[in-house]
Amino acid sequence: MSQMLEPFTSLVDLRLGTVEPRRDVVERRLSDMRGMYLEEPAGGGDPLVYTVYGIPVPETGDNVMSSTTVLEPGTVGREFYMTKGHRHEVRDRAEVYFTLAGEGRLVLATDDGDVRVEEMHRGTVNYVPGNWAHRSVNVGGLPLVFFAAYVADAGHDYGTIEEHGFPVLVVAGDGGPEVVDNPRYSG
Ligand code: S6P
Ligand code: ZN
Repeated sequence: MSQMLEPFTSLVDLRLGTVEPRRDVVERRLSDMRGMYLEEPAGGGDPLVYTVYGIPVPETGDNVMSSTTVLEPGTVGREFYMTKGHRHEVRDRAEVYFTLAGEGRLVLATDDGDVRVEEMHRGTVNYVPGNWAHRSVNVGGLPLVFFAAYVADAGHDYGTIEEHGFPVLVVAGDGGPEVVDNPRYSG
C-alpha cells in the first residue's frame, strides 16, 4: 500500500516557468551536454541550457510526478539548445507536456528508429506514449517553458540516448528551423 499523501498546491509562473514552493531544482549547463551536439561548443563559459523545477511525490505507479522545464534559447553550431532526452526506465510509462511559453519542437523516437517531431508552443498539449524516447528543442528566441506530468515510477534512462542519439536533429536553417538526419545516429 502506498503512503497516503496530503493534498497540496504549487504555483507556476506561466512566463518564467518557476514553481513555488521551490522543492527540487535541477540545472543543466552546456558542460552537462558534452558529446550531444555535432559540433564542439565555441566560446568560453558554461552557459545554462535548461532548468527543471520539480514537484516531487513518491516514485510509485499510483502517483503523478510533475515539473516545469525552462529551456533557454541558443545554438551550438546550427543545433538549437535542447534537453538531454531520455526514455523512461519503466519503458511503457506515458507523459503529457503542456507548453506555457516559447516555441519548440518535441522529438520522439522508438527503439526501432521510428521518429516524430511535434510542435510546441503556448497551449499545445503533447502526448508522449510509453516506449517513445523524447527530447525538447527550443527553436525560438525566448525561453521555452513547459509543464510535464507523468506516472511517478517512470524513472529516466539517459544512457541509450547518450550512446545512440536521436535519428534526427533540429537545426537553424535559412528559413527557420529544419529537421535533418543525424549523421551520427547509431540505432
Ligand atoms: C520527465 C520529463 C521532463 C524532463 C525535462 C528535462 O519525464 O520528460 O520533466 O525530465 O524536460 O529533460 P531531460 O531529458 O534532461 O530529463
Ligand atoms: Zn520523460
